Amino acid sequence: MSKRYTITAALPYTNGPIHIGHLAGVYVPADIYSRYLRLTGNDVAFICGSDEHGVPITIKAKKEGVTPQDIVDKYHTIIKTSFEDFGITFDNYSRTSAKIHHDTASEFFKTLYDKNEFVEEVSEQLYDAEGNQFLADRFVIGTCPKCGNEESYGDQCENCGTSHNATDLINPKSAITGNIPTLKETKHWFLPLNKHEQFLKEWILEGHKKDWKPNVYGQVKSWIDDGLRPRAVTRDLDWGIPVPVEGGEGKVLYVWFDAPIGYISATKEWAARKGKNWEDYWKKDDTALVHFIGKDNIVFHCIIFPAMLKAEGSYILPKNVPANEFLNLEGNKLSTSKNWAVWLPDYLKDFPNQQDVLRYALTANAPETKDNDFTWKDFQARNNNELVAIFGNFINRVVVLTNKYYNGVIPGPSDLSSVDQETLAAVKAYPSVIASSIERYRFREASQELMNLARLGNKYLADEEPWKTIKTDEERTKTVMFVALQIASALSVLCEPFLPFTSAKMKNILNSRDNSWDNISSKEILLPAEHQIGKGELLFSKIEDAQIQVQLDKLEASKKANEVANKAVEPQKKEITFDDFTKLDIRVGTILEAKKMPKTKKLLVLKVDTGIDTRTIVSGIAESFKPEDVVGKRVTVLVNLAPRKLRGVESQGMILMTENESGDLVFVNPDIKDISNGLKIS
Ligand code: B3M
Ligand code: ZN
Repeated sequence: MSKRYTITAALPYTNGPIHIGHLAGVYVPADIYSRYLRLTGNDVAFICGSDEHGVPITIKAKKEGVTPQDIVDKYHTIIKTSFEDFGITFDNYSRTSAKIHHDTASEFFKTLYDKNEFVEEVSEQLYDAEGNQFLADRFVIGTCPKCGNEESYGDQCENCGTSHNATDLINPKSAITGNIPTLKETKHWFLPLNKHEQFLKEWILEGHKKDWKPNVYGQVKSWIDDGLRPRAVTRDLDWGIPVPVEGGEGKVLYVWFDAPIGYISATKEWAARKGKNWEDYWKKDDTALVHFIGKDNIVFHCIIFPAMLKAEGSYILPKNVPANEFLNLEGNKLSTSKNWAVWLPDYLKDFPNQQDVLRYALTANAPETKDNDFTWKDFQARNNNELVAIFGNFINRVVVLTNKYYNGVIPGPSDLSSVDQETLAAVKAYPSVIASSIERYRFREASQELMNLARLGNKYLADEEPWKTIKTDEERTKTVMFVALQIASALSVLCEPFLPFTSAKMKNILNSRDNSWDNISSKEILLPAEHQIGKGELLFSKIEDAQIQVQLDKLEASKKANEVANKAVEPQKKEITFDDFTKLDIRVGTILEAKKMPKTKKLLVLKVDTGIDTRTIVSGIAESFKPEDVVGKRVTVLVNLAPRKLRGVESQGMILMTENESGDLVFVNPDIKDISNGLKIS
């Protein structure tokens, strides 16, 4: 039965592009769900937009020396375009700087204010006198009172997910100046979550014990069990939506107050465009509201926003909040600041027209019940072993053989064997199997069921061998190809939520666009005899090791850059006089010969032309260089170092070395044209 759905996907902060963690956690599952619901005839509003307020934006702007507006304009465009290119089918992708959002959020605040739903209170808040700034949210870092993470933000700890007040932090420090904050009085409006505790207990703890994911339910329960306290919903900042009531001058709404209202304003904007009534999607009991988010957003979507909606009084509450866990990358936590990520715009550039490969890899390995790891090897294997070898291979064989044997005209079947009948019956079961997984938010499972249908097709062809029977039994071949084409058609429809670009290609190839999800189980025949199909087109192509290596190299470069950035610089040595310095006689030289010092690991015995003479220098570089690699190298030599014996060989000087960014030994190389050996370095 057709239903009305409002599906929201977390509004991304507009301070950087989208990466695979966002995609796997939120946008790919939300898009699969929305596409599936549309295909099955439901009325869907799939809503998202840019979250353009909040401290992350201000911090980014400060770092880049531009205005917050510059930052949000830049990233809003980048994010919106990359979502479109990736095939995420939002009905509306709005932004929280839009007027409609400012109006909606202000009005929402005023309604709660008028209903006396806030507690107005002057209290002492953290203040950075040097930065002349109250320290809320990401402007302050300190130890999480719950888990002891030393890098918790003022409003939320990213380690344990707990949401708290900035004054709860132990040893708080300003993120702007590093100063220890002082306390300063200021007035704010608080949402008394404690007042909503009973309702939250009944609604979630009793009402959704069975149908919400255990990870979501568990987190919510632990917060409620800890006891809920009033949370400030205003801030002393200048970037955000002005507090619209008396005494609110110079203050803005807390970003987590305005952002979820962004779902409502984006729905309004869309409804106005489509001539629909937005209230149907937010205020009617028969509308299902579903929030797709990452696990760090659970408290806001399951406790704070519902408490706001309840306090307002005219809104529905979410039916489900299927939050995902986190995706790691090659064994490490995704991190924007460390550039440890696969960025969507980069992926789209490096793998043109291969959106479905990433969609599939992220779905098949989605962090639904626990944190999961994305590896490029797994990505390659999902493509080569599943999309190419199973799915693509089946469709390709069906299309090529139909063209080859029948010029693309679907042959009429004769009597169906029991295998044919069983196969067709099995196909008919798939829509409800896949639907059941999707409806329970088990997208990995659903994607594997889809692949099983392709496996079924492959096995059918392999068992029935039409390429053999074509020589012996034309009628049988026609029947087999007819059956295989029905499977191909079913796949073209059922894969749409997961592999939308592939689905469109397949429908073109099969010259069939009208079958619905439900047709597959209800119609006897999906593609009739005499129907003309088109020419084949490769759906997936093999991803080579070299392409994967390019990606791994990019990550390796990020890792190295981080190591360099994090390397502690050794403190400066004790001061020396100019006279001390002039005692050093450093010259340009060239290595003429090199051999390993027998029975040692580290030592090379070098003959070096110092411009003064040719002398022997023993150097501890054998682990980094082979003798043949250093012959002819220009080097820097300390020539007046007192000779000393190493393993019986007298070393008459020292070659200066340093480390490159990767930590490998390198020569301090006076590799400049037109200098000759013996030149002094001073
Ligand atoms: N922008 C947080 C995030 O990107 C936030 C989500 C808002 S959803 C209303 O993690
Ligand atoms: Zn914590």
